[in-house]
Formats: sequence, C-alpha cells, structure tokens
Amino acid sequence: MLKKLIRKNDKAISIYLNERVENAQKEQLPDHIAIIMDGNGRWAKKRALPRVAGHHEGMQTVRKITRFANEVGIKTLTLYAFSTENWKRPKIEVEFLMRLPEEFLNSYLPELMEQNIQVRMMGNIELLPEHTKKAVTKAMEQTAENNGLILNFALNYGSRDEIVQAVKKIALDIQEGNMEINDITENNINSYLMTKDLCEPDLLIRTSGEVRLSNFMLWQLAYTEFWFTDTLWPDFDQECLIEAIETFQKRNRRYGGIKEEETN
Ligand code: V07
Repeated sequence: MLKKLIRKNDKAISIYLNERVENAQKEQLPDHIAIIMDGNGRWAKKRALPRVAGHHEGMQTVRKITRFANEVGIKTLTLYAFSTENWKRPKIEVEFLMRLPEEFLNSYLPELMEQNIQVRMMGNIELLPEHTKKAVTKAMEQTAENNGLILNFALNYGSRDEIVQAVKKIALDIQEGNMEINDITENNINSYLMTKDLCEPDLLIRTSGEVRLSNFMLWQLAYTEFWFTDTLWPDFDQECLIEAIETFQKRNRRYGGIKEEETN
C-alpha cells in the first residue's frame, strides 16, 4: 500500500515537472547556463562522510542535470568543476578530484553519445595530470561531431588567468605585427578568450548559499542574470533547474524583451 502511494506521488511530481518544462519551452529559454557547483563538502559533512564522498555525489548530479538540460533544450551548459585555486586543497582531495573526469567519462561517455552531447573544456589543460588530460581529450574528440547540448567543463579554470593569457596573446600579435592597438575591441578580446566559440551565459547559477563569483567568467558574465540557491550541489535536481529557468523568464518578461543596459 505504501509503495503504491509513493509511486503515485512520484508520478504526480514528474507530471508536474513535465508541465513546467513544456511551459518554459513556450518562452525564450536561456541558451547558455553556467553553474558554480558548490556545497559538495558541506553535503558530506552533514552526513559525517569524507569530503570526497560529496564530490562523488556531485558527479552524479552533473549527469542528471546534463541530461535534463539537454532535454529542456538548453544549448550550452558550462560547469565549474575545478578552479585554479583548487590546487591549494589537500593533496589527497586534489588527486581524488582529478580522477573524477575519467570516472565520469568511463561511465557516461556512451550515454553522452546517445544524447548527442558535445563535451568541451575550458581552462589550462596542460597542467592537468596526464590521465585526466587523456580522458578529457578523448571525450572531446569522440563527441566533436555531436550537435546537441554543448557540455563545457571549466577545469583548472580561473577567469583572471584567462584574461592574462588573452592579454599576452594580444601583445604578442601586436609585437609580431599581426595586429594594431586600434584593432583591440570588445569583440576582438572575446576571440582571445577560452569561450571564443560560445555565446555568453544568459543565466548563472551558484548553489549552496554562497553569493560570490570566485574568479568565474568575469568578462563573460557582464550581462548575465544571476540565480542563487541554498540547495547544496548534490541535492540540486531537475526542479531546481526549472525554477532557475522560470525565474530567468520572469525577469525577461519584466524587461519586456528589452535589456536594461539597452534602454540606457
Ligand atoms: C567534479 C563533481 C561535481 C561537483 C564539483 C566538484 C567535483 C564531473 C567532472 C568532469 C570534468 C571533465 C569531464 C568530465 C567530467 C568533474 C572534477 C570534479 C575535477 F570531461 N564532475 N567533476 N571534474 N566534481
């Protein structure tokens, strides 16, 4: 009897979610969603588990949310998986984290292919351990022809580092006579960033109650809508994502399609 009730309840929830997805799809969806996946350590602590258990659970959330974002019709999902600052964490935790891309891809690459998802990465790949680099490179190559959701992992990524690298490349191009100072424009700077082939994020989500950017996409987030939630990343689910999308759409509606900065 209890089982039946729970199942019924499950079904009610999924019908409700479906309806919300269908309604969201009738309006302008955010093309690009970027997420700072925070709260994995806190999730583990609450359960008296080691921090790495939280990271592992967070990886399952990545799978769930990627699949759902693709189903909803989001074009690009950027996930902040490892920052340039994260190297300061205990060695054992860093080593565990550096195994996650491999584990994720070993388990889920076939289903990413099935779902037509394209894996990309932004960040300094050179400084990653060889085994991590190999797994990510293989996934990027294998999925390069897929034309569904772009799943863009920020891995060993830091926005200031990205800007420093871009400025160096611009300086070099000027020094070598390929470019003049007057050629430096916003568009041109874009083309030197790690996001050069992507549109700018329309919606930024940060979980776990922190309200900071933590060196994430500082240039690209100039006009992005921000949505913060107290939910810890391992607890983040389809309903949370649809709520973020609905909030985004409500704000868009309030502008009447005209972005504030365009009315100034
Ligand atoms: C990581 C799980 C999610 C919460 C945040 C920290 C821990 C998936 C990946 C990944 C990265 C590249 C790739 C495929 C999967 C990942 C790290 C940490 C370092 F090609 N989750 N996840 N990478 N966490």
